[in-house]
Amino acid sequence: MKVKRLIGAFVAGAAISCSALAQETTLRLVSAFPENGVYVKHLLQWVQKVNAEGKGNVQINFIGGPKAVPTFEVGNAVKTGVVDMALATGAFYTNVMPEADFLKLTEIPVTEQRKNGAFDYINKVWNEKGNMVYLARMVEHQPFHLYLNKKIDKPDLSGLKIRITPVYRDFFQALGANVITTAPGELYTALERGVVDGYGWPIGGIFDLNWHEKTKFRVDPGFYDAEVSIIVNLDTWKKLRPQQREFLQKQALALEAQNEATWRKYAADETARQEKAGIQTIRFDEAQARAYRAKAYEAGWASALKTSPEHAAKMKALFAK
Ligand code: 173
Repeated sequence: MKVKRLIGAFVAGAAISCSALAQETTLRLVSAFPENGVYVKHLLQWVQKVNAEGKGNVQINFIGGPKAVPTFEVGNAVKTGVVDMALATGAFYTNVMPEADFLKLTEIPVTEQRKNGAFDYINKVWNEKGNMVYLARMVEHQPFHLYLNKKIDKPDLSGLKIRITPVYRDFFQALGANVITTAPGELYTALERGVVDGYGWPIGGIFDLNWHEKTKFRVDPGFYDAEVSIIVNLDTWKKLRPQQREFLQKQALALEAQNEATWRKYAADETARQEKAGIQTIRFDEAQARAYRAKAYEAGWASALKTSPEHAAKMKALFAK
């Protein structure tokens, strides 16, 4: 009797662990940002937590950065299912849908976007046009700045060559700049060779690839809000069991819950670090600063409304303060 019960328990236990293994899904993840940067560092902490809490359910396998899939090809890799998920910013996958780059224009935090319908609207467009799920916004509270090696005393970039991505194109061109698009991984060389006189980047992260060695000035104020998010292939998403989707949603919310504390502190720390490194701040007077920021949003939305009138109009209303 006793032995029989023991054997019964053993068999039942084995069956459970077998089926648990069979139902574990491993998702392949890449990053459009360089592996040695702050975003991937933050991402990998999250992956570690997901893998610890997702045993028998969901695991994430980090494949690598732009060496695995080049920065501007990551969006298509997610769309077509070459990878299951990616860390990227919309400016890197405007080749999938121009709307991707509109996310830089959000003026409310993602917690608000989830409440007012913005997050659902983004997902509707991402599902339909990108065959992807917009899972989590991992970076917020990181305004973009213009970094320069030549001094300016007013918001005029005539005669300057500036490294951009789609994030900055309309604004910097409106200020008279000549623009050159590069992935982050190519910026150091462009600065070193004098191919560019400056570049756009958020307030944080310029030390990660040693750009500070080739940077003399930061222009204040900043503008927009750097958007770095996790996207998931829609077919992969649909194939997951409800329990797996719920688990990933919960992990997404946990990641976003860190944004406020993590990125506000990082912005302050990085500002101080830049000053220590001898990077000088170019500050416009109050009226010029106000006009500069206003011009950034005007140029950004004007371009968005021209490229995708219906979605841009909806997003403009949903993204506003
Ligand atoms: O490469 C970039 O300058 C860029 O578009 C970006 C977007 C979000 C965060 C950091 C950089």
